[in-house]
Amino acid sequence: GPEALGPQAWLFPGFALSQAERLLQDIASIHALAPPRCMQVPGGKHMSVGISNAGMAGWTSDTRGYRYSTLDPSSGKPWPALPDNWLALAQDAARMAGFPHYHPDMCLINEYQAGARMGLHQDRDEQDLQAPIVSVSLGMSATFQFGGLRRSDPVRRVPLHHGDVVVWGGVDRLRYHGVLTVRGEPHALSGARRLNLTFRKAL
Ligand code: MD3
Ligand code: FE
Repeated sequence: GPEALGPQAWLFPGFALSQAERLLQDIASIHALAPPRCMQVPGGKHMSVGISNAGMAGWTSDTRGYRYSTLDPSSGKPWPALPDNWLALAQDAARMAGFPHYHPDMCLINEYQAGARMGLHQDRDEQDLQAPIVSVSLGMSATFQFGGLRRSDPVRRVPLHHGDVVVWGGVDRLRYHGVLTVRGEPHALSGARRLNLTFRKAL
């Protein structure tokens, strides 16, 4: 059953399992329009994670900084639409976690090839920091790290598997978090990749 990761953070193991094949198909359709790319960050390095987006805005990064943009800078076109079934899944999970009025306007899609990782960070580029973030893990497993409100706070490691959903809101919304290097067995549905959806209210 659900596991509390914090006062307002919940892990729902396997919550998206019955929809996983459909979600992976939807990701392939979105990637055909907006391919995942390893974005440059202000320090000049490139992220190891490939990022794409769906919805009214997309998270982007370059040497000038991080921002949400209504257009894909690679194509100059709007990001692909957020599928209705994705929104329904995110709202169902948010309701289960105690957030009954959740209206995310976008979904950030992370693609981890084996060897990719995401360093410890906070998500604070969104306009509405009251709205929770819903995350859906697909494909290869990974070890998620979540800490506290300061970078130096101790970090707990949580394994995330195909189909798991996590909701982060309220007092847990600004916790530092990251993903250790993805390694191990390829997944039958995704190959040597992990995909992660994070729903946000960005605008
Ligand atoms: C806890 N993604 O895209 S999802 C990100 O698995 C990101 O790809 C990770 O961190 C991934 O920014 C983790 C879980 C997650 C997302 C946002 C959070 C946990 C969070 C915001 C606050 C606290
Ligand atoms: Fe994050």
